[in-house]
Amino acid sequence: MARRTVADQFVEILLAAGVRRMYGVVGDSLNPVVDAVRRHDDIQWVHVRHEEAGAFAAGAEAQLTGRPAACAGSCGPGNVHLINGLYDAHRSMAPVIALAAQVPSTEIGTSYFQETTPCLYFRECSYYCATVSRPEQMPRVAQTAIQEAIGRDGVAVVVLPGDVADQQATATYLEHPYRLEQQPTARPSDAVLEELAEMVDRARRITLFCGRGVAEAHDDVVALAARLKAPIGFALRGKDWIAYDNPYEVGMSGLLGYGACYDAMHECDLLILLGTDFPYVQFMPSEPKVVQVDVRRERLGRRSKLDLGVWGDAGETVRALLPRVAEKSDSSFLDRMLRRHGELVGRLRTYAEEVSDHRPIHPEHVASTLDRFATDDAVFTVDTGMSTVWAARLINATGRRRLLGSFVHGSMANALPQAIGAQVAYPDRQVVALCGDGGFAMTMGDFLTLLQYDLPVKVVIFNNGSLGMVALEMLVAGYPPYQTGLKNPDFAAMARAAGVQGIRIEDPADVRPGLREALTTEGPVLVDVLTDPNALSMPPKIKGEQVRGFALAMTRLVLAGEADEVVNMARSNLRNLPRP
Ligand SMILES: Cc1ncc(C[n+]2csc(CCOP(=O)(O)OP(=O)(O)O)c2C)c(N)n1
Ligand SMILES: [Mg+2]
Repeated sequence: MARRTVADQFVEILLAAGVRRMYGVVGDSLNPVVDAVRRHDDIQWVHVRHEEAGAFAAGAEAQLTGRPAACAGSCGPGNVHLINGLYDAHRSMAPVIALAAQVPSTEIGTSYFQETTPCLYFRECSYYCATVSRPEQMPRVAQTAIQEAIGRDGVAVVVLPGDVADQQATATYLEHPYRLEQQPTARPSDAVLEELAEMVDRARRITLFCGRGVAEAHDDVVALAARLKAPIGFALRGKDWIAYDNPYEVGMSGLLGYGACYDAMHECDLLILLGTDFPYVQFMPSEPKVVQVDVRRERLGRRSKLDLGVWGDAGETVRALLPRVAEKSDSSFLDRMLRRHGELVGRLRTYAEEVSDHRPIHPEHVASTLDRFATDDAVFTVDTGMSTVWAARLINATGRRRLLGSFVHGSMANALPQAIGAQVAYPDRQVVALCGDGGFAMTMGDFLTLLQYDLPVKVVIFNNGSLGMVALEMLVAGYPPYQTGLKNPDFAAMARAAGVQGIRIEDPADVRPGLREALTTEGPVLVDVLTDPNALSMPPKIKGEQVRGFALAMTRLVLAGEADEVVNMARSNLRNLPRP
């Protein structure tokens, strides 16, 4: 029988934990593990062109499947490249095991070629990082890494010198099976539930604000809203789970928010935060009483004032609360918020429709066309930048669709590699990457991964020739945009040169047929849409000083002799500027 190496043992432990893929770039110290992957049937090596893309892809896969995924980098630079993607996975609560190969164990500590100390630099983007320096350590280190990743929802790193990986596995008696399907529930105590029920019964206008914690609790939350006549708003990470089949929906809050969510949160007298770690204190109200329900106790009260912190799973809490609270009869607050929401969202949709023949092409038209043509269970990945704004506002949730972005870490260039992970995990599902031209160019090398594996991802580039979101930030802060322009190639021609179908859309009349063609074509497609660089977006509520900043930047542009720019900007943004 062939010798069972430490690398084999590592791969078999990953397999037992449900890992089906390892994304990475092969090389030197990593080769024993790569060879072990090659020799095992149920795990696949996915060869990316940059390790960062591998980490993003693993994070996306884990977020979609709920199972752990893995990525790997060879010693030194190979695993240093993983860092940004691991930050994203860790902060998105994605269970990812990263293998950081290490220089030969006999050379550690000698400033050897490519030597680094991975546990120093992975510390902040993982719950666990340990070096295996003897074969006997492997089963426990790998298992602990997996327990940390799936138990705490984040990244765990195993550092493995190539020579140790190649040695014979010895401590096999320490390998354990995993029960991934276990889902314990966390129900708050009766005393806390009573307190919450009393607050609810006393309140007259209640708003529910949901985050990712309401995944699996859609029907319960909607039932609670029905009983309390409460509008339901959400944070971006809650959208997939609550913004469908929901007659109480009033939109989203935050920098990219839309609809009446902000108003509903500020005009209620009791705000209930359900499973959300929504980061913007500036968008939190100070008047209403605030209850926060979260299964992570350490998160209670860290973003807003708190009148009651409820330690429990959002769904469990809502289910336990429902029979304890009286049905409300007064729906005037709910009705008012729904009416306002209807008007605001109506305006957004009408706008996207009205601009359908404008030149240059308005990005909203592109996003709403994608929303219309994409399948009901499509996975959308969206780049940090304006793509996130358009997707947040215009891509509708269906309960089966998923929207992935770098919503917590906020890294650029996430959409393409996340789409790779999504498509590898779900070969038959439609995967659409909404990329910025800046974001796409940043991880452009991994466009070739679509070619390599014939992954049918539809890459749609919002080619505005600009780091658009930063141009907006500069304007709002009172700086004239500087160094935000991008000189781009014809991305569609570039795709064709690489052997992938490329569609270039410059004329608004081509948006619908072009996107329909892309979405119905088998295999990968790149759509390069030239969009309006001046299509900026304002949060639904912005402060006086931000408006003044915008005006100031305009004035500076005029003074600098760029009046045309100001006229363009104003023309493109009349829709977004808040009116008194
Ligand atoms: C890795 C990284 N670098 C820089 C930033 C800062 N940043 C945020 S959005 C953005 C511009 C994105 O430009 P593009 O991808 O073209 O999208 P657009 O906003 O134009 O749609 C930048 C530079 C970031 N978030 N991440
Ligand atoms: Mg851009």
